[in-house]
Formats: sequence, structure tokens, C-alpha cells
Amino acid sequence: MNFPQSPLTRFITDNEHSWQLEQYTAHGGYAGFKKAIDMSSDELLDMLKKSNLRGRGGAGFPTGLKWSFVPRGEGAPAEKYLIVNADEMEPGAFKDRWLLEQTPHQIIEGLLIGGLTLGATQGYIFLRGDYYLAEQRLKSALDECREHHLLGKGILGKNFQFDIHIHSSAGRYICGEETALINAMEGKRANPRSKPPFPQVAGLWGKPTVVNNVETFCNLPHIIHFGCDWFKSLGKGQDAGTKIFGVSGRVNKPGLWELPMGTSIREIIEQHAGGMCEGYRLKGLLPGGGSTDFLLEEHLDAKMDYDEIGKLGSRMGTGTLIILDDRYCPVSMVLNLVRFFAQESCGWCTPCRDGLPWAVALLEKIETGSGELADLDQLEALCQFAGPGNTFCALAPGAVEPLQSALKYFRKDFESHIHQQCCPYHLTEVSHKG
Ligand code: L3W
Repeated sequence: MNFPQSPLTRFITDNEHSWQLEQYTAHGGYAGFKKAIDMSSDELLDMLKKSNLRGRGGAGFPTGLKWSFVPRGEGAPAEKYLIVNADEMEPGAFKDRWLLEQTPHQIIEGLLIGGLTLGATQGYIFLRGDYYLAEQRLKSALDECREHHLLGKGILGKNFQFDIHIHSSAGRYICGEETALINAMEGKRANPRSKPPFPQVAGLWGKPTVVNNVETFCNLPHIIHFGCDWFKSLGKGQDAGTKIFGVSGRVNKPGLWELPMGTSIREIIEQHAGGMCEGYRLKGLLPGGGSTDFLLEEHLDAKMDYDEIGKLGSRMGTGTLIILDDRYCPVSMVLNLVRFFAQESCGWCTPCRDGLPWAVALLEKIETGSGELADLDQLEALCQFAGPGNTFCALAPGAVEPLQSALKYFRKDFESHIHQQCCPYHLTEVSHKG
């Protein structure tokens, strides 16, 4: 067997329509599902657990463990649901869009394998409302599957029934949190639910439900087809498989690449993103999208895997790096992020509803030159107030991650705004422009 190094993106070639069934199957698509249909639910779940696949949406929760909480077999509810979280809105993240637009069949195949594993007959794709091209391609991929007996009743002539529906999101970041997403699908306001119960036990319409990120579902066909040992061997560090990494900011070639899990930050930035643009130096980076803690140049040799980035006080999150260069104001960058998260809060719990706008007000005050040193203590206190353990979901704790780490690493920048009563970076920009 020819074992691929880039399983998720090997379907994407320059001159072919990778989103069409013909091209997808020509490159080995649906081979995993064809193998899975002759396997038992226990065998499939066992493979998923042994593969060490971890959720690719940001939290990195072990997928096999999550799926093992779903009641199966005798006495289990007949209705269960699988949901693809395709509501990609994390600042700096654009990896799911690529997969959705280029390989919709890979997501469908992942859902079909999920249906076999958990004994579910319905799958949903909760899709970001602005992803028009993805919606178009997903719809035509679903039509192709129905025509070719890959969806509906008696799939591939076997006693297996499954169908998939697209739910277009009305557009809020909080809808990416799995219980808020479920509320939105039920036509309710998208507030996160308190957990437990976790959705695996009581999710959509009170039934067992598994919610996973686009990229997580995309991995399933390959794990089944090529096996757990191959999957584990792909990673360079502790974590198994590959990851779609991305870089945005002042680099020569911003973009997305499928690379081994555990690839160093340096390799991603210097080799794949082509290094910093001329005249710009790397000052810091957010390793996993806007809701993660800053890392510095001294962390460049760290491996992008969940535990190693965790040990540095940040999170790998979505694996899409945002670069802060030496000519961009860190206060302004953090203000922009916290403002986004404050706007996207559902308003349910106080630290998020009131704490984030308060942080925005203080950051605006500092950025516009009327800040005081005492404001920095207030910001520190707000990071605790809206941090882990005090809120209903991860939105506010995520929102304060770039802020608390900026206060730690770029404190001098905050202080110079206060002492000079203006943004020093604006002065630099003006003098650069001449
Ligand atoms: C059973 C337990 N299941 C956890 C399951 C849970 C969920 C998964 C992860 O946020 C993060 C957030 C963003 N028994 C369980 C359990 N689970 N404990 O594991 O759960 P959790 O709560 O750790 O995370 P979450 O609320 O799903 C995800 C971060 O990802 N992120 C980006 C998110 C981006 C989007 C987007 O663009 N749409 O959502 C980037 O870093 O900040 O921390 O399935 O059920 N005891």
C-alpha cells in the first residue's frame, strides 16, 4: 500500500476539481468508508481510540474517548446525531474553509464512518453563513452521493442508512461552542449550556450527539484505511497524524500547509511561510488563533503539539499562527482581538458580558494616550475575573489569553503608551511614511 504523508490534502491538485466525486475517488476517496462498512462498531471505536486522534478545533480533546461516552448497543437511544462544527470564526483561522471548499467528500466520508461507529443515521454540517462557495460545493457533493448510493437507504447495497443536512449558521463566534451550536440548531438563542451533561449523552433535541471540527472528521477515513500505526508514525512529537497549519501576518508567503503534528514553529514560519518580510522582525506570535497566549522568538524551536505548546503557557488551538511584527502595536492588536470577543459574547455570564467590554474600554484608553499605570492592574485583575473557572464556556478565558500574555511579554509597550500619552507605534509609522 502507498502510505501518504499528507493524507488530508493529497486530493487537492492544481488542475483537478478535487471537490467532485470523480476526482476524490480517483485519488482513493471512500476507500476508508468501504473498509469501515464491513467492520463492527466496536472495532471502529477501538481503532479511533488507538489512533490517538485529538480534536482539531482548538481544545485537542481525545476523539476516541469523546466518542466512547455515546451510548451504543442494546438500550441505547435509537436517535443519535453527528455534527460537523464548520462555524470557523476564530481570528486567524481559515483552515476549515480550505478543507470544506476543496474536499467536501472527505468530510462526508468522515461522517459516514461516524454513523457506522456510533449507530447514527443523521449527520449535520453546521456551516459558517459566509462560506458561500463551501456551501455550494457541499450541496453538490451531497447530491453526487445520493445519486451514487453513498447516502440514503441501503448504502453500497448494505443494511446501512445515513443522511446529511447542512445548517447554515446565522453568524456568531459563540455558535462554534458545541452547546451554543446545538441551541442554535434547535432554534434557540445560542447560549452555551452548562455541562454536564455533555452532548455525547444529551445533545441535539436531548439525544446523544457528537460534535467535532471539520479537520477531525477529515482524519477518520485515513485512520481506517491506512491504520493506527501509520497515523501515529506521521507525528514528529507526542501527537499523532498531521495538522493543517497556517500563518498570517508580515511573512513572505502567508498560507496553509498540511505538515506532521509536532513540526517546529520555526520550520512553519521560516520554511513554509517564507520568513518575515524585509524590514520586519518577529516580535511575538499567537500559535493557535486569536484566543491563545503569545509566544516569543525564544519559543521558535518548540514543536507544535498540544502538550508542548501547553507547557509554554499557551495552546496549540487551531494551529493557525498570527504573527506580531516589531512595527505593529501590541496594545492595538490585543484591543482589536478583545473587542471582537466582547462583541461576540452571548452575554449570559457576567465576567464575559461585563468584563470584556471593561477590558476594551481600558485598552482604548491606553491606546489613545490617556491611560494610567493603575489601568494595568485593572487589566490584570480582569484577566483573572474572566479567566478559567469563572465563566460558562471558554469564550472569555480565551479572550483574555492574548491580553494576559501581552501584559507579561510586552509590558514596556503598555507603559510607554502611558508615559508618552500616545501610541509610540503611530509615531513610528508616521516617521516611516516620511
Ligand atoms: C466528556 C468531559 N466530554 C471535554 C469534550 C467536549 C468538547 C471537547 C472540547 O472549545 C476551544 C476553546 C477555543 N466529558 C469532557 C468532554 N469534553 N471535557 O471535549 O471541550 P472544551 O470544553 O475543552 O472546549 P470547547 O468549548 O469545545 C474549543 C479554542 O478551542 N479555539 C478555537 C475555537 C474556534 C472555533 C471556531 O472557529 N468555530 O470554535 C482556539 O484555540 O478558544 O478553548 O466536545 O464535549 N469531561
